Amino acid sequence: MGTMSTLFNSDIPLIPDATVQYDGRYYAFAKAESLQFRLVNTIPWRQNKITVYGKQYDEPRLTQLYGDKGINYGYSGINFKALPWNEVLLEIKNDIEKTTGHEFNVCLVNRYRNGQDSNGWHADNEKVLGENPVIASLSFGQERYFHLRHNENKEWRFKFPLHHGSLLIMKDQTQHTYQHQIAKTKRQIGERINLTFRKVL
Ligand SMILES: O=C(O)CCC(=O)C(=O)O
Repeated sequence: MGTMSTLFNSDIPLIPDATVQYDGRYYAFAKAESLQFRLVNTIPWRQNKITVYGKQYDEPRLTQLYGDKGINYGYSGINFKALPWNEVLLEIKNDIEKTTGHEFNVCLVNRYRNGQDSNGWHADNEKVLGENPVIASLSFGQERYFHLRHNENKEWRFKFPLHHGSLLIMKDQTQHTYQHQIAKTKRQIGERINLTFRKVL
């Protein structure tokens, strides 16, 4: 597990009008492998339906929600009742709470099975996350590009790969000033697991 070491932000661009921090080697390779294996095999994956112009489609990834007792959270008309923390998620939550100094009470889990799975442009700006949410995002498995685009200045577009075992933090005004996405790719690629820890107020 990393601390706020010199690695932090060393391999992402400087992103104006936002606070984005990145540790590409938060978990060392062997630890990241073992966490990924445990996540894939213990989470009861969920295939949500989304409605686009009145037609129903499968959401292009599998998901699940974990959190403190009684927490509900959702986005784009999808509502989840949080499952109680499992052992591996609790272990990771404890690590990132120590590293960041922030507490989290919910974790949205995403499983991108291949290059056709994706997460379209959006901001994590649901009212229940409060004014300036801190989002801690962990990546395991296949590297995918994280894209950011500024809401007003069209020149401020950035992308960088999210490494196996990495930790990305977005905080302060970032959800007001930028949208982010994981785009589809035609490349033949493997599976990626993403965890986003958040705090529902
Ligand atoms: O998979 C990722 O890295 C991004 C996930 C995301 O944007 C979300 O769950 O809101």
